[in-house]
Amino acid sequence: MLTVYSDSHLHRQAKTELYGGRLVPPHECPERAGFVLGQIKASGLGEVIAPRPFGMEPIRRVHEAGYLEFLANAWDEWSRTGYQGEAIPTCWPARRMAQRRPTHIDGKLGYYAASSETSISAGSWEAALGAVDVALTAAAHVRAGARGAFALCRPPGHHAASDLYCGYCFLNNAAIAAQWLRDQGAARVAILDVDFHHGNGTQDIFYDRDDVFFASLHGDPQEAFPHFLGYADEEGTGRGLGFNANYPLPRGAGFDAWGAALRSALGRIATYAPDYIVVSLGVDTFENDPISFFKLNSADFSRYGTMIGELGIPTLFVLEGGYAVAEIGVNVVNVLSAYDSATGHGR
Ligand code: OKP
Ligand code: ZN
Repeated sequence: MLTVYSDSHLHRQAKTELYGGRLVPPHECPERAGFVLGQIKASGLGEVIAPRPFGMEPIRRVHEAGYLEFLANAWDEWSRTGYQGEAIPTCWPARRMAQRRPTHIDGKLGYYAASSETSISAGSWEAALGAVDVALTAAAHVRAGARGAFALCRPPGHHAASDLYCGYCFLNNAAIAAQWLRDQGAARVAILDVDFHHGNGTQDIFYDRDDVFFASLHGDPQEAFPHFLGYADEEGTGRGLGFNANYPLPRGAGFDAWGAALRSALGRIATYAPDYIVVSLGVDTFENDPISFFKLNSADFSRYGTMIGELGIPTLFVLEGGYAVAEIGVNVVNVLSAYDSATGHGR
């Protein structure tokens, strides 16, 4: 299948992640994309093309205007204060406090952040914009008739809500692509989130809608980030009731448990009969991932690529997490190659 890739992700090169009480080099690093691109070329998966620009309109369909303005200016505002490190929130509008956006950057960071591991650095906004163009260019390829396409993008997106950044994510690439497919005329789109972490941002964006079905397999939020969303009883609201499906799984889950949950999620998606599937493809379900607790091996990624392909629905794959950096290329390409084989090497 075709891959869309741009060097623009290199603008996202934070020096720090708040992890275990320390500022460490970020798990979500530029080398991740390099390993995936290297394996795509080594395996002969298919052509790699550059994105074309889609402008701000598809982004505004998903994200709030005030949030976008904040992201565009956050690094400049932070730098002007004279702070020496990268931008990290230190206070939040917690329970019983005013939900108002303050004028000072310290207040804005807490207002728009759902978590604090994600430092805002110079260039983060430019990289986030570039990732959206990668996702939309791949979406356009599927829209034009391809059976599959892969958006090799970073920073990832599935934790970002309409007005919240979170978990290494600023703009929700998969959600923006799903909304764009709807706006191009698709009646229904399903988003399948196989990243180890719950896609809280994506769920929140589509929670009250029946035109985008969301299913996520992830570490039980009692035990795993993002902790405050992703429970099995979250089924949607209003018109969206019945169009959200969460599969929280316990520590140590291997392909027996994970594959059974996937089979169930794929059954729900088949019944929904979407025009397109958008897969939030995180490979942090891998047994050696440094921040996760599932036990999939590299062959398991091929097994589930086949299962997705057997649905026979045009599918856009969007890269999310995966932090066993040297292995993420093999695991991503195993999913994509198996998908291609199951669909007859689609074009
Ligand atoms: C982003 B993506 C674990 C802390 C978790 C944030 C993880 C963000 C994951 N002790 N920190 O979904 O892969
Ligand atoms: Zn993840």
